[in-house]
Amino acid sequence: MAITNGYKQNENEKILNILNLTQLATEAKKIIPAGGFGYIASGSEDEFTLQANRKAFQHRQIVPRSLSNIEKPQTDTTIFGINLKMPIMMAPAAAQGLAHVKGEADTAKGVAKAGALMTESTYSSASIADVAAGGGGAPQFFQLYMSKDWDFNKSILDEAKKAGVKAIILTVDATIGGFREADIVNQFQFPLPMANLVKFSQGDGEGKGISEIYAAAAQKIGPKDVKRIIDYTDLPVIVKGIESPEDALYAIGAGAAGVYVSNHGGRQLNGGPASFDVLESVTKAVNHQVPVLFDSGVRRGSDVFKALALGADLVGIGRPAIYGLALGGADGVFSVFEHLNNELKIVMQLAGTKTVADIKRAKLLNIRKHTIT
Ligand code: FMN
Repeated sequence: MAITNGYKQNENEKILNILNLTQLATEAKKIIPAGGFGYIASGSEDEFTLQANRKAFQHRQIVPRSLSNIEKPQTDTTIFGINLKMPIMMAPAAAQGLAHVKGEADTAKGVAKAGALMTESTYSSASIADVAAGGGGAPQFFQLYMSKDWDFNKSILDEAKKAGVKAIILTVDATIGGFREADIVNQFQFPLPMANLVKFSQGDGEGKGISEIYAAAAQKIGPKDVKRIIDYTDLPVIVKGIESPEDALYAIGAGAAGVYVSNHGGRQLNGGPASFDVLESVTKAVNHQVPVLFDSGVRRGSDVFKALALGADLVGIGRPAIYGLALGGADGVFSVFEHLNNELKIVMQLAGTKTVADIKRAKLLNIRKHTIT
């Protein structure tokens, strides 16, 4: 255990014996300090949307296909020309130093070992260079919170490009922080600096609450701002935080190379739908014009399967990977991705789908309509 600015940071490095990803939260709660755990685990207001994210996966069901004559399902996939061993990615998540002393550098190492895709937040504890080094050349995307300060936007986009990231994820659903009660109860302020904010005139985030951090980000974002980012960088830009067909089409109209369906893991707008419940309406509107990424509430291989079957091309996890990081460092993160992918392979076999392309052709039972679509 390292102590930094009075905050206890875990230093574990080990392979985890995982029963399921939900149970990891219980284990991680024992070792992450209360303020840090509250920030990671909680959602906004009374957490209606956070809970809906989990329940929604019950709304669609996988039809067993026992006579499909397949064995040894393969989970490898390609997105934006990048080959991955699994259709699963690390969602961009801030301040992973709260979970582990090596923060996102270790996350990147574990994700690379698993052959998944790493994404890094603007508000990461580790610097872009350290995260790139942690990944050892494996593919990474960089997530931008658009700042009011365009010099900052330009310089961080340049830095990400220089580090070799393959795409930019522009998050648009956090123009202010959701009302997160756990942070209020814990009087949570980030105890550790955020490496990429050092260039910000407002300081590096240390000693600030999430609302103060978000205050430096642009509150007023429309398609023109998305286009401005797209025009500046020659990397593909994926717009994250899309939950409606209308916004998906605005993003594509502005030149987005991808649409990322997410409600920020129930941390932003509370009272909104589960991300899974809106996924199909977005993939239908996008209609294969660009890849669709998806996250919020994914904990099971069957959840990954269902999201792919409704048209997602890549499926992200946030909290479970952070818990794996706390409990086992890079190998802990690796264990989380391996576990989820192994669950996915079992589901694939039982659903008669040998490849990710087969999953995308699979039909789910819609229990609300009693139809298979
Ligand atoms: N999303 C971003 O786009 N940028 C961030 O900096 C960011 N920070 C996060 C920090 C934490 C601790 C968590 C849990 C999520 C964060 N998110 C952020 C949202 C994740 O990218 C993702 O949408 C969410 O975690 C998915 O839900 P899940 O945790 O249920 O898997």
